[in-house]
Amino acid sequence: MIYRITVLLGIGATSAYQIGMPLAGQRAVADTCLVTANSLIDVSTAAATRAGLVSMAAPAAEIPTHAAPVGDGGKKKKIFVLGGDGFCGWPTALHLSDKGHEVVIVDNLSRRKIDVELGCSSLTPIVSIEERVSTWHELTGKSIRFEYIDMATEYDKFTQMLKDEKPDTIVHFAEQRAAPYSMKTPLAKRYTIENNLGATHNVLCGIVDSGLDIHLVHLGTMGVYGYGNSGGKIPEGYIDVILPGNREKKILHPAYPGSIYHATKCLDALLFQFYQKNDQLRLTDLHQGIVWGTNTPLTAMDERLCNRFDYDGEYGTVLNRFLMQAACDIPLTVYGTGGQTRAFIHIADTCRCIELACNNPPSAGDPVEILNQVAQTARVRDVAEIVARISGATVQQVSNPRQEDAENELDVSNDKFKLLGLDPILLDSAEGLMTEVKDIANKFADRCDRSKVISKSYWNKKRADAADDAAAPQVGGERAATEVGGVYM
Ligand code: NAD
Ligand code: USQ
Repeated sequence: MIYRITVLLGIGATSAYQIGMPLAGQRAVADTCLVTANSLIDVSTAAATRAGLVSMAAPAAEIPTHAAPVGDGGKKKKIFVLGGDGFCGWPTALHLSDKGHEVVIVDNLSRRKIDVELGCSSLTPIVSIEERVSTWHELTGKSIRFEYIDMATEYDKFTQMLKDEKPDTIVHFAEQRAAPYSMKTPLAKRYTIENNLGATHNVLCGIVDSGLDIHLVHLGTMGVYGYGNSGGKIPEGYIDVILPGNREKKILHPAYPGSIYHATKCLDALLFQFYQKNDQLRLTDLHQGIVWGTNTPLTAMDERLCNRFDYDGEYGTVLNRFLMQAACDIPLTVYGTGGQTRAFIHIADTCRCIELACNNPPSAGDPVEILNQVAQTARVRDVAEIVARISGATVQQVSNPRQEDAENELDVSNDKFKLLGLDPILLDSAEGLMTEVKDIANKFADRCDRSKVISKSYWNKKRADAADDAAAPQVGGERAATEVGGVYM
């Protein structure tokens, strides 16, 4: 049965977004909005310029600083960063520590173990988590603690830690985050489901068990909305619908995952909805786009603080892969026609957004706060064109290993973060930042294993067969004939 549903748009909306049959009457209503206090703080990070410590790169000059309205005035908190050894988690942990928060990283180092499993590693050399945090202390005098906990399996240890340490906020990055890896094998599919849902549910259950009033900030994905043609601007998390009998209701935006990984984020969202309703937990779910870039001003302070850089076919994401390919003379691997439109955000903006989310918790009893954490949308072939223009790289069309629309439009609201003061880095004006990423890739090009560049994760047998039938992609003058096709299991 197709419900007749009209979406009533949120902040700044000018047109209606419709699912199913169009309605004659369209209207816009104000969406739930984050509280924005009048107090202003400078959320810039000045540390990059400290004492000539910038050694890897110097993105600080190009990354705009902001005066952002901050809900609780940036009150100093104890913040657990789950997954704080990862690509987004590490720069965020430094950023929050730099802002004066007491940061504790909780991680089971599973990402580093998957590198070993895949026979691959970060393009940038990364030191151990112990050396990372001791370097941070050495350079800044600030302490970040590290606790080794598997969030999916060590419930009792985590919950005891909550009771003992009483954090104000938990930022939850601790999930298996690669769509291709999640589709690689039955084992990887099952691991992704068990790990991600186990981790998310343990956090939620542990917060209730602890009896503490902890604000949870979770990293979700734009992919929960799906990548069909939206037919209008995707609002932030919720849609207002009119159900049969003219019943008005605000519901979660329909979930439409495109991989097992994305499905875990949709299922997370249902768990959040339940725990908010049942236990009045204070929850923020950030629907983030593809993160690009590698260093922030803080990770650039010292080579030992350097962020990881995934370039392989399973974990590397599209723009960073293109920049690395440009640096290594590999024609850019555009899947299909490159007509897929996706959302993007720079890693420095990820850190800022999470700070803003931590500073603006919903009140107890409020619905789950959902924000689209994106700077802009762009088509893959246009992203390839920008990289080709700034680098002189060539572009190749590769058989798409994924089951996804060859072409799609994507228009996304990011009004809530903009209201909170985010002035995001846009691709058109970020040539300097892209060149900086390419230069980092160039510096470590000898660490690139070309046999890992082409993805070997196929969404289904049809996609694996198509790859078998297609010409082998080029990986820098050499043919990767032995590396493609036929690995679907
Ligand atoms: P990442 O793999 O680099 O980092 C994830 C970290 O979580 C790793 O350090 C890993 O060891 C840890 N981890 C995983 N499972 C764990 C468990 N059971 N217990 C403890 N630690 C565990 O990924 P990332 O790119 O930093 O992404 C972080 C989060 O942001 C993910 O939830 C991801 O879905 C989301 N996200 C990432 C992007 C992106 O482009 N990277 C975009 C949108 C959303
Ligand atoms: N693509 C190419 N060539 C490549 C790699 C990718 O054309 O070499 C295409 C893919 O087919 C896809 C698009 O680029 O259409 C994006 O792929 P991606 O690997 O950059 O991003 P994705 O798989 O969607 O996942 C990443 C993160 C994930 C996060 C998600 C945000 O790994 O954690 O949730 O981005 S979003 O895409 O908005 O859902």
